[in-house]
Amino acid sequence: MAPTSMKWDQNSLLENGFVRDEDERPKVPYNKFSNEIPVISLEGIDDVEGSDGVKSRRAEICDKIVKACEDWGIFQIVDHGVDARLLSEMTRLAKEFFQLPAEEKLRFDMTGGKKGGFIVSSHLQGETVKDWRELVTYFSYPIRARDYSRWPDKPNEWRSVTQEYSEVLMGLACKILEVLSEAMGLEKEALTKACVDMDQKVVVNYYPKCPQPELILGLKRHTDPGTITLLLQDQVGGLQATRDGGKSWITVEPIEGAFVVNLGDHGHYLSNGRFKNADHQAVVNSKSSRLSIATFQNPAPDAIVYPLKVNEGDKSIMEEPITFMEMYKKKMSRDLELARAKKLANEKEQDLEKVKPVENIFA
Ligand SMILES: O=C(O)CCC(=O)C(=O)O
Ligand SMILES: [Fe+2]
Repeated sequence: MAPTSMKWDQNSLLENGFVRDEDERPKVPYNKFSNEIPVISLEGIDDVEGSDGVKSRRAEICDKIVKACEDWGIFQIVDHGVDARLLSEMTRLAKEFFQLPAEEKLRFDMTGGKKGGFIVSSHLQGETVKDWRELVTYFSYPIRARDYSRWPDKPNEWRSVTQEYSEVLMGLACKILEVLSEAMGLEKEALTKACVDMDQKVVVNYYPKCPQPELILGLKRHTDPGTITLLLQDQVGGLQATRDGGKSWITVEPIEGAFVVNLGDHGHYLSNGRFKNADHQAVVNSKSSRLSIATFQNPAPDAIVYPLKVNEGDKSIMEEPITFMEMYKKKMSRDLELARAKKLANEKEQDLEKVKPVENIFA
């Protein structure tokens, strides 16, 4: 998709293919926050000693995380040990990036399939309706695969801050995966080992304010393909989750310094469907822009995807083991097909309207 103009106004909204079908439009306001998504403190996560009949702090935290993964596949964490200064620097510099003149951002233009950089709306091919966002993305792990020519080099300090951020988040994600491995009755490293050599990709989302937010989405409904995602969001609000296939939605309450953690498809398959892959989207609003920074922890492309444990009496939810790359491609082509089929059906319906006999029109 060629870069659309970075004019985020009414004309652009109506002329450039952002307007969603009615069934996809936001159902819940961006700032009507729900407390259904658990907020879990990680304070004492390494404390494994229980006392007579009292669970260790680690065991308590594990129980909460596991329950959240079984119910929603999404939760928030606080007291995670990541320096608040690092989080505010990361957010400040990311915001500054998006305020740069268009030609600065377009130095990293990733249209035409470049791996990493800046783009308007989406880096995925063939989207039928556009997302109301700008994004910058870079691949941060494995380190040997880093291509710094695709990482933004402005504002000045950003590159060093993003490096530190990536390293710290890799550590935090692995800690959570340890908990989930233990919950499956496996050794601590089981999930990270299943990723072989874990990839990490960061996507910084900037959602400009929008004159008619009720018609569009900042980011359409999806599940993340990878193992686990850690999302840092500002205080505006707009992340929404559903666990009934999009019938009802809740808006995740922004909490200063917290990460939203959500499981992706890979995590779902490894657990044989026990842990949900969170179904989510981002909505925008007319009052202020919003920023979110998603850190995706993914398996290596050739890692084999298969349930690590199938409980007695259960069936595997996968017919056969496939590589993560194959899994990802299948997902993307299925999503595209669905979107195209929907578009086609809409067009057909409109054509039918056009050829309706005159008496029908006035009926
Ligand atoms: O901006 C958000 O809150 C959601 C971002 C997200 O889901 C993604 O980047 O995959
Ligand atoms: Fe996502």
